[in-house]
Amino acid sequence: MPDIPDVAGSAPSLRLFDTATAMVRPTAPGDTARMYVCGITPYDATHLGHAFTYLVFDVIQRVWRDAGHHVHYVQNVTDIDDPLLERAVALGEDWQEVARRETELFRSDMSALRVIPPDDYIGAVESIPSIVEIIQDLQRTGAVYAVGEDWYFDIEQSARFGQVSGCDTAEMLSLFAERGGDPDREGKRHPLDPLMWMAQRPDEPAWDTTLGHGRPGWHIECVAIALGTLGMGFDLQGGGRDLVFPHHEMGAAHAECLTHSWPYARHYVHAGMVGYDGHKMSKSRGNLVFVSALLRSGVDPDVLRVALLDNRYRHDWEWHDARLDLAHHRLSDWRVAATCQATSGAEEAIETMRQFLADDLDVPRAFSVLDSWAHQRGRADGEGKRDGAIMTAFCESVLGIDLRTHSDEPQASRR
Ligand code: 5CA
Ligand code: ZN
Repeated sequence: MPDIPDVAGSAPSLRLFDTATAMVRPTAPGDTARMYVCGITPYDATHLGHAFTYLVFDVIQRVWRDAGHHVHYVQNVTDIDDPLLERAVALGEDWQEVARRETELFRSDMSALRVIPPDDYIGAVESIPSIVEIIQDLQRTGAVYAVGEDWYFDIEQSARFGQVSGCDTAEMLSLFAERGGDPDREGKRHPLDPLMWMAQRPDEPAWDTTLGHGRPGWHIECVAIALGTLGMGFDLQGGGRDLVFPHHEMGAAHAECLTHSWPYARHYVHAGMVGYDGHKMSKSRGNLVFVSALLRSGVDPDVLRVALLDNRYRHDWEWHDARLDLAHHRLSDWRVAATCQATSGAEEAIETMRQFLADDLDVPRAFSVLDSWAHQRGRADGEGKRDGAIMTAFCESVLGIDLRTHSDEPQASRR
């Protein structure tokens, strides 16, 4: 758990773009904000796309805390799924060993980047009993049917299907096929119906349950974990934009049928996709830059944090290595201003940054305020030290950036 110093003054309440209503709306958490962010599938962690997504939700959590809320943060780890099993076969390794190792690497990358860890970090495998229970509850509502020995969810039982993504049927069909769905499977009631439980395939792991000998589907896993920890109507469902459809749409549909209530989440918030070499950075494409490789080559984690967060959270953007140099220069200026220079105006700058952050999490504009603050001429009356300390506390608490260390040394090689 990183240090989160208290900062004087008050923060405005956070407004965020909600995918389901396609509007920037106020988040309105109670004392405790309840946030579920979809976790990794642990077979090739942690590339800069993952890191960007988790940093975005880390700043959301910090902004909520700055506004006086507690945060109950839940994340899953998809420690049983097709791509993990395929990777284990390709490596000739035990799938559980691959999952354990990659999960550990992800957690150490997150802690190096000063990401506040989830309060509940829960695997799919350990959730199998609750997943089975939920599928059985859904069976009783008539929303689950068998195709051979597999179990599917009937999307037509959900009156609000489509309201998270706003996609039309043609878009849904193409995204479903692209992202792990099986629109052409014979015997389904609707091509978009997702798998909830699959009977054991040859040479694959399986669990003995009342649904048969098999393993859970993907979407129901997150629903079981979110409902088991946060309950219905939690404040924010998060993830990268590639999870809008089918994953978050299906999750909302499952939960709605199960509880006969709505909404599943009050805000659906999605981070843009990070690209590299002209394509979305993805394990399947292999155009990856790993957090651990950059850190091993000597990149300061704060520099990486600045380089990633200097992008509007819901836009897609392209990584290139020069982003590290730019971030390094800016961070050095901020550090010099906070620790050496006679500075002033920290309180005003913080108030402005708080406004930009509360306005749909505009981190790049908050960073620009830091640039201006660092470049203004300070006063030499001894107040400068106090301003530096206030700014250091704010940056550590709300942006997760440490201004106390110096990084004037040239960055080591990065490849
Ligand atoms: N285990 C599922 C979620 S339940 C999963 O999508 N795992 S993942 O490892 O593929 O991705 C983990 C998170 O990183 C997801 O929120 C995903 O949307 C996000 N992500 C993956 N690639 C990128 C990228 N290139 N840019 C931004 N975010 C990304
Ligand atoms: Zn998920």
